[in-house]
Amino acid sequence: MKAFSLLPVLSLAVQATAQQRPNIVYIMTDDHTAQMMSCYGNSPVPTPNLDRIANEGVLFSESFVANSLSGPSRACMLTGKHSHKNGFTNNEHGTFDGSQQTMPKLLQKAGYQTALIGKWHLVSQPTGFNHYEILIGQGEYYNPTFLHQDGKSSVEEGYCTDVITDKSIKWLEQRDKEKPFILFVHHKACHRNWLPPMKYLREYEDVTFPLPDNFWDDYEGRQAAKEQQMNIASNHDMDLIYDNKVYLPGDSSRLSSAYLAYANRLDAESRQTYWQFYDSLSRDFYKSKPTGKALTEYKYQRFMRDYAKVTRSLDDNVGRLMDYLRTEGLLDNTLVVYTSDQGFYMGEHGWFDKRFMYEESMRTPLVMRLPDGYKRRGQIDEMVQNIDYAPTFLQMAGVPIPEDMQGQSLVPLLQEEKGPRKWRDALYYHFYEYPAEHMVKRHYGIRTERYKLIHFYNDIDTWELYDLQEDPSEMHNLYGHPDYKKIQKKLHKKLNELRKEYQADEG
Ligand code: SGN
Ligand code: CA
Repeated sequence: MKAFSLLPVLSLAVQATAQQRPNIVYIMTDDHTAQMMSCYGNSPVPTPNLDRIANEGVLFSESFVANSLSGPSRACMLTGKHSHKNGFTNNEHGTFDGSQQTMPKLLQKAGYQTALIGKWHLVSQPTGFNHYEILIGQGEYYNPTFLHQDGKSSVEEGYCTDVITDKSIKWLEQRDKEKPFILFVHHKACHRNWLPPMKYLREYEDVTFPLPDNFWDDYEGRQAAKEQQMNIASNHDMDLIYDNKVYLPGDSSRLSSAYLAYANRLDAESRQTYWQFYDSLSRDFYKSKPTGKALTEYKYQRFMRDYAKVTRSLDDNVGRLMDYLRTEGLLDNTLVVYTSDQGFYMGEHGWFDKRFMYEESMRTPLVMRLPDGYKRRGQIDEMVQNIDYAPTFLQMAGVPIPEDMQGQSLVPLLQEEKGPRKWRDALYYHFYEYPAEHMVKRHYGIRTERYKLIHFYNDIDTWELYDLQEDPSEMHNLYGHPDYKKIQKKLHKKLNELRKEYQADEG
């Protein structure tokens, strides 16, 4: 799985582009999943601006993360290395070692202007950026606080997704225009607890979202799936007040301090609009007072509606940033990347959140609009992972890819109509954050085009095997099934090889 060496694989056209050194706009959202992006098919809400990036460029149909959690995913992206190599394995106990080699640092050294606006979530101060303005921790949706490079912080008026876009455009306007740049636009949207912009407060209220087929999963044969705490049905996991914004009207003592702290950041007028809307919803809820399955379905609809509102504003803002790039004539020589820090469950298996190596959360959306000279268009079906972004950007910028980067440059896939014949045939994954919120047990595993082998460990020792062709929803654990004996053996061998190749720790 060596990174492709730089020059031999570059066509003449691309070499010319590399000399012009394309700009890079990297837009990464938080928890935005492919099921909620219409270019991936089947999304119940349209995302026209994101689709346009895919339609004018490429869509990766098989795009994955190496560790489905914010901080770890960001660390993989910045370093081009798996968690055990970059050291940031989980959100709860990690501090990113900012003295290590990162892609922004290498680009900066090569003369790029580097900037980061939005969610950072790596605890230590960012390194390798000419300019940064970051949210503190998870950040806030309303009138968010930003931390600046001089150590000062400021509260910025507006909705987080709008503010991050405004700041990004402002930086683009003020940048040193003689130099190529990489701009990281890191949105908070669409993270929990999905606080909508006032503009879309009432959107999607008449939509009834279909339940996924496996919404009522009973987790048979899957112990770790059974013992997680990310069930929409459970009021401990998905809180009716904090997540669904339903409370006994008039009884503010029921509102958690966390929820109040977020919602009451609004200015007085918006605050009134906000509470009026959710008061009226709450009153309706207490009129019918659903229980049992009806209550779970009610919570699902509320979750979907608020998530959809947040997504709508995200799509608008990506459109606004693209319009700016277009108007400024920057698109011809700019790589625009849109992705998320991981996927998310939209009711599949009865869940919200991520973490598991199962499809919905191991996947992450990835679409790109390519700079001149890169000919590929349409869907790309090779399996790619977020450790691939760093080597890709370096190669595009004409910067040698360090030997110790574990990702593979995507440049060969972006050059011609048909990608290279030789590509990776398996992905490695490792999730570490346990015991922790949502209680998803530690696990690592391998995913090939057709199969997945997972080992859950720590306070459990179970293996799971899925045939994704026969069982795309991963409902039937085939580990130990006589028909899959040979395949199981092969997958174990491949997993061992991959762990050796990546010098993976003993999990
Ligand atoms: C918060 C959320 C969790 C979420 C983690 C990690 N709880 O702790 O539901 O899994 O972030 O998300 S909340 O009560 O604070 O909303 S991540 O995307 O940042 O990794
Ligand atoms: Ca996230």
